[in-house]
Amino acid sequence: MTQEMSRARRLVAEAGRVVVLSGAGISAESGVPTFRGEGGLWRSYRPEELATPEAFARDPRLVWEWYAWRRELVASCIPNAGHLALARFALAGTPTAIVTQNVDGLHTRAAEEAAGTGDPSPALPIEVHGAIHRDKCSGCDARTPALPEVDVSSPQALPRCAECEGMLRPDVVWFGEALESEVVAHAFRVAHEADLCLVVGTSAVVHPAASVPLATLQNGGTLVEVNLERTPLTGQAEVTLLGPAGELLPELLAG
Ligand code: BV8
Ligand code: ZN
Repeated sequence: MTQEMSRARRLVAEAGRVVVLSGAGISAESGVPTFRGEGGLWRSYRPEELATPEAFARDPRLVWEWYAWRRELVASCIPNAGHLALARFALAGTPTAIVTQNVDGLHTRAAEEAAGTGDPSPALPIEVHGAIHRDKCSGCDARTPALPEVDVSSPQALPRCAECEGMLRPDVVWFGEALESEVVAHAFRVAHEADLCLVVGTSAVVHPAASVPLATLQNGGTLVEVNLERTPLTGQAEVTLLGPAGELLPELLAG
């Protein structure tokens, strides 16, 4: 065991309350492409082209095509050992809040798998950027489970709200859109209350999510980072474990 791993394990063992901030990197080993890595989602497109309200207004068909492709891809992925280690840790006892930037639903599936017939709620994530498998109406904000199929054959064929005829869209937060205020408040509150923040698989460039760990630091807490590379948060981390989350988290969180 490396010196960093034993130091990080000690910080986890001593923690009274833990907050986790996860990003696309925790789902990479499940086969979900990250945003900024090689082969990343943004490779073929730039965020401004797709994950913005302007893009949806300009070309809803293209935006729906991209999300329908991502939904299908995510549906074929399963939680990996990193998601499961986090879920088991959150269910095992230390009060833990999992804040995720991911919209792939894999933390929720890991919580349900780890809980079995038990209560998964202590391991259910706070999804600050929404969820790709839910639709939201652009007109009346109604949330509905994602339609199994999205007909992108023409703008007229795109899904509409059963209540108000408004255009349906994926229930995710786009660039330039405000996050749900009560979700953000909840994320920052649990980060403020935590004495350890575990930052996993995020490039820490998207705000306000990337500022969540700062709330733990401001309150005298400690940062442990798990990533393949250094990030803007590395300088403030007590320990940075460089390597794949699917391998490092089970070792870090094993009792
Ligand atoms: C807002 C949902 C205001 C959609 C997403 C200039 C400075 C600061 C901020 C801004 C700025 N200009 C604009 C802004 C604001 C903007 C922003 O932060 N832009 C950034 C790019 C500069 N933020 C916003 O627009 C936010 N809203 O500010 O609103 C406002 C307020 C009031 C009223 C109106 C408006 C909204 C941001 C939310 C955008 N939506 N997703 C979708 O998914 O389709 S963000 C998107 O990026 C994903 O959610 C993703 O999670 C997130 C962050 O990316 P990461 O998760 O970190 O993924 P990434 O690929 O970047 O990194 C992966 C990491 O994992 C890497 O470090 C890699 O090394 C590592 N890794 C890879 N494999 C592994 C691994 N680690 C471990 N193990 C592995 N196996
Ligand atoms: Zn509606």
